Amino acid sequence: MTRLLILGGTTEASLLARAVAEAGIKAVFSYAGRTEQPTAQPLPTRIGGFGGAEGLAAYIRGEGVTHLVDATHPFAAQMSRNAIKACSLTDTSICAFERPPWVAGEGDVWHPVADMSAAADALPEAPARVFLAIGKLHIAEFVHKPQHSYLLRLVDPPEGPLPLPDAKAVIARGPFTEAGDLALLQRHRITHIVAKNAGGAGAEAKLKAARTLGIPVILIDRPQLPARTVFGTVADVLEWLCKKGNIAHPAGEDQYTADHPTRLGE
Ligand code: 3Y8
Ligand code: NAP
Repeated sequence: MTRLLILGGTTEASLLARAVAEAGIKAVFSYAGRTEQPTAQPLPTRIGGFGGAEGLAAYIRGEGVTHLVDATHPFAAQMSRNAIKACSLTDTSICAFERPPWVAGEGDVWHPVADMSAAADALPEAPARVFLAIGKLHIAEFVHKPQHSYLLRLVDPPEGPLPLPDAKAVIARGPFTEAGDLALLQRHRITHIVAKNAGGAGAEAKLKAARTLGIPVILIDRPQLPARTVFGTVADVLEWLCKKGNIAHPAGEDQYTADHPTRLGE
């Protein structure tokens, strides 16, 4: 009996959860518990860490998980590494569901950097107005650049004062729109953006707005992950699941087409 664990926390994970629920596949959705009110999912949901790779392996054994889809964010590298190790320890089928990285287009002024610390170093010495679109986990990396005026975008209000002398936070949960991000950049007279190369549609609005305004973007490359099976569409994940889990294809072979990978039986 197939029992799927989806490691979530992204737009892709929410799309997959909907398709899995509609296909009637037995599954559990997992959040880390990073935000106060994560988006509700159409599947039984657990919230919180597992306790490292060993804790995840124990969860897999205890819950009889047969398949794991890692649909976490490309920067959730520790979770992805733990998932690979736990599935190897328990001989559980695993694949990743991930969006491709963004690639610079005409008019983009991007400065790729290897990590968060290199992003801080890439800021100019002269005072700038920086949109730190990196959430709250890595703000401390910018403390040694106090000369800038920072705009942060956070999912939840910060618990205490921000560790930067000149910083303000907007509280918003994406996915974001190009018009909204254009207005945000103009309202705050932003001169530089720092962002992760998250890929996907939920976070790219700020890049499109930056292109329109000719604002440079310091873009952080994704962390390297061990080799694994990676899919880019819900249809491919479900195909994998049916093959691996010998479940009857949710509703006939032709159910998923390339252009509507998440549309079921409409
Ligand atoms: C808790 C689940 C969905 C998922 C929505 C996507 C889109 C909006 C864009 C900006 C960039 C950022 C941040 C961001 C985006 C989606 C997606 C995406 C970036 C939620 C979510 C959880 C988190 C955790 C949160 C991090 C933070 C990162 C904010 C839910 C809303 C900056 C990453 O306050 C904190 O501690 C926030 C922490 C990890 C990165 C960081 O280092 O701070 N995401 N984001 C998940 C869990 O508990 O397991 O609460 O509903 C999910 C989404 N965030 O259902 O449609 O898919 O990318 N999330 C980045 O990409 O740069 C915002 O502001 O422009
Ligand atoms: P991370 O650094 O890779 O993981 C740190 C620890 O958080 C993991 O070792 C695990 O704890 C726990 N964890 C992470 N994702 C989990 C999940 N889906 N279910 C249960 N436990 C989880 O992860 P992160 O970068 O902090 O991301 C946390 C969550 O936010 C993930 O769901 C991710 O998809 C989402 N998210 C992250 C970003 C980002 O920029 N990093 C952006 C958007 C969404 P244990 O070791 O105790 O098991």
